[in-house]
Amino acid sequence: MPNLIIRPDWHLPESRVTQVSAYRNRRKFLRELGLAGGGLLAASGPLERDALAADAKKFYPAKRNIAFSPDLPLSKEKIFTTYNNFYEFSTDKEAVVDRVDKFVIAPWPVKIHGLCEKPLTLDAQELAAEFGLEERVYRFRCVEAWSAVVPWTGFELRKLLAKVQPKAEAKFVKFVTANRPDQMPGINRLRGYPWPYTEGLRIEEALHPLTMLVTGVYGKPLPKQNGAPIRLVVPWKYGYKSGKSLVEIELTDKQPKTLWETLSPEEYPFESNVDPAVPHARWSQATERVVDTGDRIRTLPLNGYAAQVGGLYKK
Ligand SMILES: Nc1nc2c(c(=O)[nH]1)N[C@H]1C(S)=C(S)[C@@H](COP(=O)(O)O)O[C@H]1N2
Ligand SMILES: [Mo]
Repeated sequence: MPNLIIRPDWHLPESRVTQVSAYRNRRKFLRELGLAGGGLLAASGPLERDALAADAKKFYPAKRNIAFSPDLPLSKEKIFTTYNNFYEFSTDKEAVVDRVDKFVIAPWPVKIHGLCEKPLTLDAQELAAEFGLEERVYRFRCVEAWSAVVPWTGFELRKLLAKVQPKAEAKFVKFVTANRPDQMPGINRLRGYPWPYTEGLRIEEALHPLTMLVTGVYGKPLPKQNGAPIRLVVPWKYGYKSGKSLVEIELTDKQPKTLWETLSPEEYPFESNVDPAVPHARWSQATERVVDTGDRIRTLPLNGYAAQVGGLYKK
């Protein structure tokens, strides 16, 4: 098994793998001609498209929650929505957007189950009406040492957890994401990977008010390449903890095995809090490259959220 593993991009120093290339201009050109995928509502059939468009009109843009939105300049939408880590489609960050066309995002049942009193299956389209949506501006830090400032639309995960009523034995939350080789052309290219992409949090982390289930970004429903129709966002942890296109949320008493931890436990441990003092095995985490400006800035402990979440990690 381990020698079947194809190393991910982030096994290389970030500076060698993330140059914004001439490529981007070619893609922009194709998009302008309407030849490339990744339009917000680029759905697969007319029914899917109509339902999603009606939803978009009703719920977006959502009101910004100022209390959770530091006054930071936002990363450019064009860049944040075309520079993606989503290995189920491609390991080439700039190619993901062009490979999502066949991905069908409605209907989209999400199963919430495990150690809880009231397990539940909800369609992603029902979430906005059920829990309400708000916008929050969060810093986002990938383990590859690039970062962005992103206006997410969604709601606190703890609202959904309250609804299913976790049992006292529930110590962790497991997040399972879509595994559809017929719609996600990257899966079969990484056959040694333990699909589906799975992630997890401690229950206290999952219940923290900063932890969001996200259905939109930049005032619109999530584009497929950013994890439509629903993803997690945990702003004080490296980006890979924030699973995209979630299909299952499970309350459990065992620490879930995550995809990255299975592949390389020393490099991608379960906790994975942003920490400038702890280098990755092959590069420093002291600084980060702002994805749209190219500026190099200092990385903050807990990605700047130490005041809010530091208490979770007091020894
Ligand atoms: N299902 C799934 N979720 C995923 C990933 C992935 O490859 N598959 N990549 C992760 C990584 S490494 C990062 S940095 C973020 C990227 O999110 P973005 O493309 O919206 O910036 O998604 C995370 N969630
Ligand atoms: Mo990442």
